[in-house]
Amino acid sequence: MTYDLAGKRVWVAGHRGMVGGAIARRLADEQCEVLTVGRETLDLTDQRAVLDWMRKERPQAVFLAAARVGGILANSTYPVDFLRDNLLIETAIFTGAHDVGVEKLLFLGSSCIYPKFAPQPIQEDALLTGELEPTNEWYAIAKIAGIKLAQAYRQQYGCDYISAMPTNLYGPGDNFDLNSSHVLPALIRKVHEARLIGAPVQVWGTGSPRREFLYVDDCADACVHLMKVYSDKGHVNVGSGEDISIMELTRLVMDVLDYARGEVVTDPSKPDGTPRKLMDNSRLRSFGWAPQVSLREGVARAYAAFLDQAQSAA
Ligand code: GFB
Repeated sequence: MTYDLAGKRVWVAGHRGMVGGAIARRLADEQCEVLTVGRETLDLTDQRAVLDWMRKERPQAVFLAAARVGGILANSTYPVDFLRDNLLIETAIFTGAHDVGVEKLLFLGSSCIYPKFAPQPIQEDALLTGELEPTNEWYAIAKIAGIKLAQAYRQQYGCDYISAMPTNLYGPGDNFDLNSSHVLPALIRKVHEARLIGAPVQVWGTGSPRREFLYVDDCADACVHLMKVYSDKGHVNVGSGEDISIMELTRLVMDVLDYARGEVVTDPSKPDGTPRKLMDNSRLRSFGWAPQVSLREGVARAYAAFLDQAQSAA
């Protein structure tokens, strides 16, 4: 172990998001004090306000899980929000972390940082070797900047800042809004609603792209693990190591939600995005970590969370 969280003041930036929420849940098993702050109190794009808050709260470790996120349609519809807001959040938090002497910071990126046609499974050193996928290049550029900020602070000031690149995540606390969500929460909602009326399930694009999925609590566990054992400049892929086509995923969700008899229709007017995005997770595994939740089990849990979220919203 290179870093001990016990007894530390640990800020989870973005604790109301799906990933930040899972990290905060996971930290309950560590003997640390978890700090959180909501957006009504602190605007994370406001560098001055972030600095003031960090000087007052004095976190010793930071999980930087705050970001503007969304699925393929939101990413391509709101390029300014995805580029500018994420750059501002990152700059504000890195600046504050250095100012108050944060001992360790973990920055969360995304697998979309890699080139559209990177060799599969994608190794960490594929970064910046080719063109990005146009539907999410704005978000990708902001996340690449975050990796570089962590490396720059390490190089110039010797700060122990590290970066983790999660694959497509899903689970409790996900966004189920069909215009802005990722594919898995969208399919859970679409299959649930189609089953109620016996309608076909609508799948965007051709259904042929392949994606890798990781249950969010597995991701949180990997992040806490990396915080404790990893200290170097290279970013680390966080994934399950398996991918599946969107059509196969649709059938799996239909099976789990007991709608295997339903019909599927594709909508080729919607973008496919990158054809395949499977990361090589051998580096993370070499640090003694492996995922616990299978895709089938994760979908069942995510569906239970969807029903809970729908009930509490009603
Ligand atoms: O999850 P998703 O929105 O994002 O879409 P990306 C994955 C694939 O699922 C695409 C297809 O090929 C979509 O066309 N898909 C099928 C659907 N039906 C649906 C649907 O109802 N909703 C959605 N959203 N997709 C995101 C990036 O890329 O991945 C982000 O835009 C981030 O920046 C995230 O990196 C992890 O996997 O294509």
